[in-house]
Amino acid sequence: MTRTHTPPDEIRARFARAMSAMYRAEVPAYGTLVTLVETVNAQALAGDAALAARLATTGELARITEERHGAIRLGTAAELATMRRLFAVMGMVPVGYYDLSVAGVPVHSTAFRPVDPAALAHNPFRVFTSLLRLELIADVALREAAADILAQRRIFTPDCLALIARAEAEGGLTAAEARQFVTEALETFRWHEEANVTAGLYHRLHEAHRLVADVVAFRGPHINHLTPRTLDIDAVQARMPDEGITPKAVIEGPPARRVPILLRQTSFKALEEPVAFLAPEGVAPEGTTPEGQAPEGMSRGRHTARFGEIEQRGLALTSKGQALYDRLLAETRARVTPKADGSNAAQYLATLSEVFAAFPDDLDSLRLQGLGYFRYTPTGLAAQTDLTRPAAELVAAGVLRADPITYEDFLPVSAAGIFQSNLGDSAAQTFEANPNRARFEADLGAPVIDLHQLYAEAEAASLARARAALAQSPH
Ligand code: OOG
Ligand code: NI
Repeated sequence: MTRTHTPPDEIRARFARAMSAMYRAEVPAYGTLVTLVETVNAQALAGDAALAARLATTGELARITEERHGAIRLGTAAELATMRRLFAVMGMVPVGYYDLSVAGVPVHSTAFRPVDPAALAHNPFRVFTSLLRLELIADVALREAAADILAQRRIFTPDCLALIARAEAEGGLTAAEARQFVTEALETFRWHEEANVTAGLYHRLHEAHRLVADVVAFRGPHINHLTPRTLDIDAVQARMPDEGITPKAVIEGPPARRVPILLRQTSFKALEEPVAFLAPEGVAPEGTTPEGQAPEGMSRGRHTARFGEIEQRGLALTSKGQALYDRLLAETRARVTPKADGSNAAQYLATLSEVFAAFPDDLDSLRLQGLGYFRYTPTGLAAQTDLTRPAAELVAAGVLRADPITYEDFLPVSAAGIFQSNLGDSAAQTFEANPNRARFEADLGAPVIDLHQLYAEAEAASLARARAALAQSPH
């Protein structure tokens, strides 16, 4: 009997919708933010016909209302390797290596996402996935206790593991299997109020680093935020307080510009949530808190983990453009380092704009100076010209149009800022810069894909297609 498989793109779209519904129920402020983003996006599109037309050309207009990224933090190599297989069922592969130890966060990360332009247009759901690096924790006894707890937990349901294996063996899932897979996979990302550890151990883990407690003390890698994409992040940031949401002090990433580049992000602070800790053996559970009675054998406490975030995406930069961005950002931060309490936010933003004046801010300059990636399409004008001429000349001759390719990835300095704002200033420790991509890939069980290669290939493929189409059209 032949099997008919549900396309991975469709499984991913359904999973992203299910995750969004779950997070809306878990974190009501997320729902408020999504509604605000939808309003602002509708206004941005109504007020800028050129923007609407460009997004329609690049296939982004249809995807934007459902576009989300999320983030999880894993505890072991085995969890990471299985997570790779789980995401593969939905056509999501690991892109990029991010070392956050430089920023005082003991993790390294990748982003699981679709890479094919058609798959991105269908649903671009991505998950920023971090792996805890216990080796960066100084206290050896604590490290061992954490490793023991992590070794015992099972973050995937048995049915989820069986369906991953089925998808691998059969090359896909049937409609019924895909439905069950979405339900089972979602369980891994759910918030669990019952901790895995006693309050005493929680506090030791928390003291080593808040992030260590967030990973080790719980049964699974709860989704810690889900991020809708906005077309006007400054407008959403300004309107968040009206909706009862307090945004973080500064927007991470480049300043506001005419041509958005890379990624700008802002978030609202993590919620304090009730948690039930295991009672130490032989000790009666502690008293109650205003939340009420803890489950039998457990004691009450609180944990801050989950937050909300929005993002605005812009032009993907070439290595040359990225180097310029990195240099200007470093220069800005050398002059003013943004404080988490927001007290120097205005000064930081003024410096950011001043320093970034050196970054060209029109599409032609960005393209002609090789700072960004572009997608080429024929304009429909007859090509009275030699089609082997450089792309820039074909654009100048009016036979090709160049549209910016959107950045689909993340930024390590911004990610560190998002982590920090949710871990609190006190958590700002320093570790030695300690990238270990080889170790990460060994734990993952696969190499991570180079993001520049993806954009360069997308640009080159569009150009080849455009030239071929021009060559066939009547001269
Ligand atoms: C991930 C933070 C990074 C982003 O958008 O840069 C991130 C985390 O807090 O686990 O999601
Ligand atoms: Ni994020």
